[in-house]
Amino acid sequence: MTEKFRLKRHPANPILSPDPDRVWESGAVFNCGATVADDGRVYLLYRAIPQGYRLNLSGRGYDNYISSVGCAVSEDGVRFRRFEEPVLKPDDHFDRFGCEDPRVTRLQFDGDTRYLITYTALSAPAFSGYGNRVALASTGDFRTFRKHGVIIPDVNDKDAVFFPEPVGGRIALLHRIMPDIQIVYFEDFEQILNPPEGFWPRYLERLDEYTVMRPRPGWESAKIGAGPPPIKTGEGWLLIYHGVDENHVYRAGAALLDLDDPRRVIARSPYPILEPMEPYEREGDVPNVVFPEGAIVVDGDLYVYYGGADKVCCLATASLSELVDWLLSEGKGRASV
Ligand code: BMA
Repeated sequence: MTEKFRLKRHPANPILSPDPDRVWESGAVFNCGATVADDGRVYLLYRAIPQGYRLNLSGRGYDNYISSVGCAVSEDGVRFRRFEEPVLKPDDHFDRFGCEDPRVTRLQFDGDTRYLITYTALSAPAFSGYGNRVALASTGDFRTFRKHGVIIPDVNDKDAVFFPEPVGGRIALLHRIMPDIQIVYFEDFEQILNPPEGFWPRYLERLDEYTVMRPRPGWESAKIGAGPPPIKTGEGWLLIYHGVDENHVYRAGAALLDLDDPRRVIARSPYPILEPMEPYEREGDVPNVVFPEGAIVVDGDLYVYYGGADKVCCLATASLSELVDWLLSEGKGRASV
């Protein structure tokens, strides 16, 4: 039997752990987005929670569990220096119960470069099952950050991430209204922030047409969600995503989406390319979770940044061309939605 294709864990894992000296990130630091900025450095945006949360009475989830977003910077993508203070705090009415799961896309549009940060804004306590909205923040320099508010109103939604360049001339965003991955297009930045009357109701009515991938039986049967911004390759957009099974185990898979119409799935991994195995993935605040949100390419290698067991930040790598070749050879039969 040939060996399975897997992402390779970096020996420095976990690359970030909670810092007992800094209250806001003393409990957990996980689920990290990543980008290479114009200054050549790698910036990591991660979810951070102070100590002091407690298992809630239902036995599932925590009380007093409120996230902010921290930032760390690195020259080599492995050793990170953290900022003193969070860069996004849960201080607005729409995110007062948490700024969770940040993903960052360096997007070039109309000659402009921006770093667009999508995150899950919680207007109700974590684990309550409602009040999750997709919110947007941005930065031009990783010094000042600005929140723009909720961008997908009136529906529980998360795992949103922008493509790094326009698709067919429009800004494209993947997101997850349970349990599938969908895509929505905007004409420009203005339309993201101020959609015309009827934009969202019309879109939601036709959500099926905008569905990119649905869960499959097995390791991704319960729900799926996009991870890092899709990476452009000669063979299509490479999407790393997470899949959840009936036992609440989070694993990572990969897919190739058509460059011009990403709703067309060219290939999809027949099995996970990363699954919880190491202690830092199996034991934490939520056991058995790998949750990828960041990816960059360094000298032909794909660096995937992910959260381990909702406690730490980790890194795993693969040769980008080997991953794409593997998808094309093993994953084509699984292409259709
Ligand atoms: C999801 C998100 C992630 C988390 C995962 C596993 O719903 O809340 O932030 O890593 O659950 O707990």
